[in-house]
Amino acid sequence: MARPKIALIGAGQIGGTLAHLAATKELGDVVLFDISEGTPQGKALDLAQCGPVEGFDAVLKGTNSYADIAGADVCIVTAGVPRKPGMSRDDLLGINLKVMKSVGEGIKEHAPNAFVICITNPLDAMVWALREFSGLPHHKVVGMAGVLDAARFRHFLSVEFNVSMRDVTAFVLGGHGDTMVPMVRYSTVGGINLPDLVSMGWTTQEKLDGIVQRTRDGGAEIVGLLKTGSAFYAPATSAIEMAEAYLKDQKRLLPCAAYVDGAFGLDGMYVGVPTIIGAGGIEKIVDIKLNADEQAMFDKSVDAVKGLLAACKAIDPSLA
Ligand code: A3D
Repeated sequence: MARPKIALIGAGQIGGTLAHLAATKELGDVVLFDISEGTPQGKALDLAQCGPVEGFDAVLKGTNSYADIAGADVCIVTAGVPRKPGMSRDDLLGINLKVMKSVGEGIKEHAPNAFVICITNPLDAMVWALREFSGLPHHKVVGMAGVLDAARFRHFLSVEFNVSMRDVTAFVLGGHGDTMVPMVRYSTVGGINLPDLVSMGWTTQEKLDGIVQRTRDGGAEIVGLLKTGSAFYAPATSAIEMAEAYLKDQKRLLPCAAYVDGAFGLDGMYVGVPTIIGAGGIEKIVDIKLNADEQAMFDKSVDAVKGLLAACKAIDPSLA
């Protein structure tokens, strides 16, 4: 059987890391696409030369032509610009919306059967626009944010509790922005939820609140340190987890920016919710019950995403 084909649209910091991870995990052959001439070709050649040392079999190709993504099984989109210190994700909307138009059209023409994972910010609006421009079915176009935000939450919790990261589970829902909703009640250490751990005296409510806020600010903390761009290792590995779930039909339950129509009281928009990813793409949205506080935070986050969608429609009337 032929190897799966993974097309990476955008060969920048995240795109290069995605290519490395996809090759080392032997998820398939990799095509790196970018508008910058030489960048995807150079990265593909450099990464291919890791093969003999790391012992993987994958063909890596760099290109500036959409024709080379033909027949891709998975497309992961990072094309666009990242933020710099002082910028919010929303400041990227104008530039990245235009990029989503060309990427959506490229995927529509050359890889209409792919499972598409968008990473470009502002995430919830860009994945919606990409779906609109590509015309692919909603369950085959998804945004990566929740896996990353949950990983940040899990990391901070494992440090606080001094336990293995493997034993910490967490959920972060809502839009991928300042209003994201780390779900304290549904996050656990070895199955014990965080409110119970506070009652047991293992941490304090104040420390937990601090970790929740640090999770919300997790992207900005890294932008502030790097100064020239945003996080790329953890975003890449998070998207690879989603791609692997699709390619291997793993039925993983992962928080993703998915198209929600009916669940959570929403009527047709992309926002971060728990989903099941398998060979069918987004196979299910897990409509968990929120309490009044969680619902209020989720509603606020949904409103923030709706504001971005309105901004997209104002910029590009074809989306209205
Ligand atoms: P960067 O290293 O700048 O790579 C972006 C690449 O896109 C560059 O190589 C550009 O040449 C290329 N590009 C620009 N326009 C086009 C186009 N029209 N077609 C194809 N390629 C194009 O950025 P990065 O890899 O660090 O980040 C990429 C995106 O991911 C940014 O929008 C970030 O804000 C976003 N991001 C999202 C998350 C989430 O959790 C959702 C996390 C981190 C970064």
